[in-house]
Amino acid sequence: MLLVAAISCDTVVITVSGLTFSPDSATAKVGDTISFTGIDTIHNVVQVDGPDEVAATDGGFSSGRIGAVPSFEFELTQDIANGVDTLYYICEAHVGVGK
Ligand SMILES: [Cu+2]
Repeated sequence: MLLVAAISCDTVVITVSGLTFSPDSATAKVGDTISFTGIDTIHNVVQVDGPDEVAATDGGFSSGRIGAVPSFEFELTQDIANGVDTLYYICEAHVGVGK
């Protein structure tokens, strides 16, 4: 879960730790870099529309297929924030286990 706030530029790091994302939720601003690490060979990160969704958001952020990259980062743009306060994401391999 990513909470979207106001302006400036930081890097928000989210690490896959076991079968969960750590921290559980993070706050970021448009212009920030969101960095996911520890994805390694059995995980990925894809944006979904809500807390119970398992299908990737059309045009949402994604690290690609499971195991494609060990880390992934993107700039949180106005387009991605899309006027909402909270962005959700999952690991497609372990969506039923942890988020
Ligand atoms: Cu996973």
